[in-house]
Amino acid sequence: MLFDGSVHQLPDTDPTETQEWLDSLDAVVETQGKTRARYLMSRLLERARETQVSFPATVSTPYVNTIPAEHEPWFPGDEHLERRIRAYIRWNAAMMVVRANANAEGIGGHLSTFASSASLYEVGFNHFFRGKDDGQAGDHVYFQGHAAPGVYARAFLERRLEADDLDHFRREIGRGGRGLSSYPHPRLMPEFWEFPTVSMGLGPITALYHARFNRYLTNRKLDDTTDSRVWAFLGDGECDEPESLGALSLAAREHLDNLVFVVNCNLQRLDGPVRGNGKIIQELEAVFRGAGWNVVKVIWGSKWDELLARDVSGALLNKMNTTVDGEFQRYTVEDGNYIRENFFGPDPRLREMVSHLTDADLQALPRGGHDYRKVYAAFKAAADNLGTGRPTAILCKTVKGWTLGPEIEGRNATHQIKKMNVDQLRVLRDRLHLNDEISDEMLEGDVAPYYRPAEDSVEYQYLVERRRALGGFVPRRTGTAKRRLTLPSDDAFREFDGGSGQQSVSTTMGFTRLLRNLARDASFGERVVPIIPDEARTFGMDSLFRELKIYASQGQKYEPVDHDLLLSYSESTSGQILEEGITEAGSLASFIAAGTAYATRGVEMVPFYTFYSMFGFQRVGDLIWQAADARTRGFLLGATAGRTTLLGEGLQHQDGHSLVLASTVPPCRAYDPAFAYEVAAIVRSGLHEMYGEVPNDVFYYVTLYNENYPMPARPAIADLDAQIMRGLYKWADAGTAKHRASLVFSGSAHSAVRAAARELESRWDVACELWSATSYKTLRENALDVERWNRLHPTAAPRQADVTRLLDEGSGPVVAVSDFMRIVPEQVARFVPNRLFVPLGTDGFGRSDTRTALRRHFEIDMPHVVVATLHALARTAEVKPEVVADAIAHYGLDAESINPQYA
Ligand SMILES: Cc1ncc(C[n+]2csc(CCOP(=O)(O)OP(=O)(O)O)c2C)c(N)n1
Ligand SMILES: [Mg+2]
Repeated sequence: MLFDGSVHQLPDTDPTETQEWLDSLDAVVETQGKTRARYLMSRLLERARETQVSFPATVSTPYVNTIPAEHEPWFPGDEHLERRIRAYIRWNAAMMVVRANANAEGIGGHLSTFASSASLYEVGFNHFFRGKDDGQAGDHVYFQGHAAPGVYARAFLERRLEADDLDHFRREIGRGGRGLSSYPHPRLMPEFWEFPTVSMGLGPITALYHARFNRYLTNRKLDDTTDSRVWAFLGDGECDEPESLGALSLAAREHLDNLVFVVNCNLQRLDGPVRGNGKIIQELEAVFRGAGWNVVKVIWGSKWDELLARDVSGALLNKMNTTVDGEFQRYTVEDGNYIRENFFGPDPRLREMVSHLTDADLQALPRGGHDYRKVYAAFKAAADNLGTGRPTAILCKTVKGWTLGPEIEGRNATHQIKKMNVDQLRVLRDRLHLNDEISDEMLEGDVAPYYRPAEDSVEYQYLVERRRALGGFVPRRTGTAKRRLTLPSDDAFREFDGGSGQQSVSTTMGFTRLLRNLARDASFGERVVPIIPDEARTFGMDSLFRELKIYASQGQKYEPVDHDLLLSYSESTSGQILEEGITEAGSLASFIAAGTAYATRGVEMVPFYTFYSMFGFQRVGDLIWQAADARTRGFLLGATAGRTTLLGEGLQHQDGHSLVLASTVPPCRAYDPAFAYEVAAIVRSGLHEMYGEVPNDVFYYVTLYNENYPMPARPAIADLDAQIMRGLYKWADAGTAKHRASLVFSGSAHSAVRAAARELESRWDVACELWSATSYKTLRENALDVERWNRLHPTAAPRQADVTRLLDEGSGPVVAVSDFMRIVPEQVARFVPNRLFVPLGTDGFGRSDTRTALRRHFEIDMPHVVVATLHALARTAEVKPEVVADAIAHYGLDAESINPQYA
């Protein structure tokens, strides 16, 4: 058997000695068995680690607690009081859900997730999670989304919430919108929740990058985060999401010892067991350890310690190691006799080991995650780990629905149970020993009662004293604004006003110059966070490497291959650019960390995340949704935008729909600028909106193209910035020809549209005014808002939408062209009721070819714009259909070509 071939390639400097060691091991196996041999090997490995003898990481350890009972620290809390507090919180969390469903059938909520993790959170609240009162550093806690009722229930005890608030759990429409959101949503509860977590997998990856961003802030001397930890609570089922575990190695590589993942291993997800035929804790241990994390397993409660101490033969350990999760789940729902017969019984040594225990004792043997001492020991180990250079994963074994009674606890359906009848409430009450507080009569009534100890009770005093000692209540989103930023001077934007003269440049190049100008701004510059996922060269942003430097927590330990070039790959501990490598998910997580630092750290930072527009909304749309929920501020730059502008790449790269997807995200301001001065105006106005006197929690999505053309000078239009931001402005007046039309362009479509206007004027006697549509999303939102106002104020003088008013100024048809799908301009079509509105765009898959060929294929080139305009004039009887046919023939268009939307 070849265990590890590499061993045989290492030098053996003393073969005789090697043989002696091997012989000893053989002898142990032969005379004392494998268990003893495994024990000796483990002790040797432990000793080797102590003496700094490095050896390849072992990725798994036996199915026991990582911290042995004799190494558990002294528990500094008041066990009795904490148990009482936990019981109240458990009770109220369950009552919230039960009452909500009694009031509104089917309103939902979850009982069993928090029931399984109450001890984990409570140990954290009483001893570890630090608040941010008085500008303290504070911790960042990512709560498992479905555990929200428990967090509300605690806030109720803390008197941050009242019974009426709890009764508005999942009822967010009434009471002026002040309900309690189903899950952590900063968008809906901006004072309370900090981090949206309920879309499985996004909590873990954003927490991880948040811990990294905290280090970035410290290394760049923008905020002292050295004492802050990030605690992320996640479900064991949640670990199946690629985002949950996909970035683990980054945490180890970046030495994020400020990061703690607590995985609530209740062995169940929604439908059934997470790993019925395996062991999720062992699997996760291997993954985390393999990625370089410190792993603390909390598997068995204290009552098992005594049994393990008597396990001289290793039979119990063996049974633990070989029992699969599906069986463990079964033991939680069966009685003590079943456990005796099936877990201990088959092996006479094990049966004997528990002969002194009653069936009730066996049933009560707890899992580690419900043993606050074990949990405390694990959390303390993680907290003390700061400084060791490794992130920590705590894997806690729990029971889903714990204490909720035999009909709920550990059942496969437990996740979806939202109601409890009087008998079940009584069982829960008894189990939590709340008989003094909650009488039988109280349970008989129509509404299950909450319970909250009085303000002068020892429980309340203890609870708030603990929070006071730890720096204030958690979660609380808005902290002290420690460092507001100064907006950049207008100098940064001015150079784009003059245009580029004869020089052909792209809006991407214009943006890169702007970004550099902003980063150079004396007071604002340090707040700029450029984020790029291994695509800087594509966007011409490698020009920033040398000047701004790439952030690298370890500095640069090598002389780069291009060190003698002006654009060399320069890494630095204080680097400004987050060059994320090929991870759009990670980059988005950084975007969120930077764009929420104003709230999580009280330090305003301005992320500019530039990516291949195809790999934005489409690839990581749910993270963008999360950014919106988290109230992230900043700029998303969709570079290489357009279905035809990015020539050559083809189906997977050419983006004609990110603007469609952007239109689905409420606080996203989506812009599709054609010229560099428009980009500058959008960024400038965006900065003022997001970081000005009254900051607005929105973010911007701006498309950037890679087509080079001479950038026109900013036209002398009064109030132009406001017009650009409103989404539409007249760029050029019409000539004097007979017929009239309005041509509307966005982004790179301007060149075909401008050429078409010249052609229409000179050859077809059509005078065209030109409009630049910078944001159909903004125009549509304005129009919808006006429509609603008019509907609700039927007798008042009707208001007019911007797009209606502006386009009503002209006459003839409106032809709107962009490098995106036709649904983008179509968003406003019905708000232009007095003119024929014809959208042209790029429906269908992209393909590789030249720009010229692609624009012909998608029917958005000059001839197609001309034909579309003439056809619109024909439909309104301005010109004869034959004129359109003439144009088709004149330009050699193939009327029988395949429709690109199906191609
Ligand atoms: C991306 C995503 N997919 C599916 C869901 C629906 N969902 C909510 S909870 C849940 C099961 C969670 O199991 P686990 O992570 O083990 O958490 P537990 O409740 O057991 O602590 C599922 C599938 C979701 N919230 N997010
Ligand atoms: Mg689970």
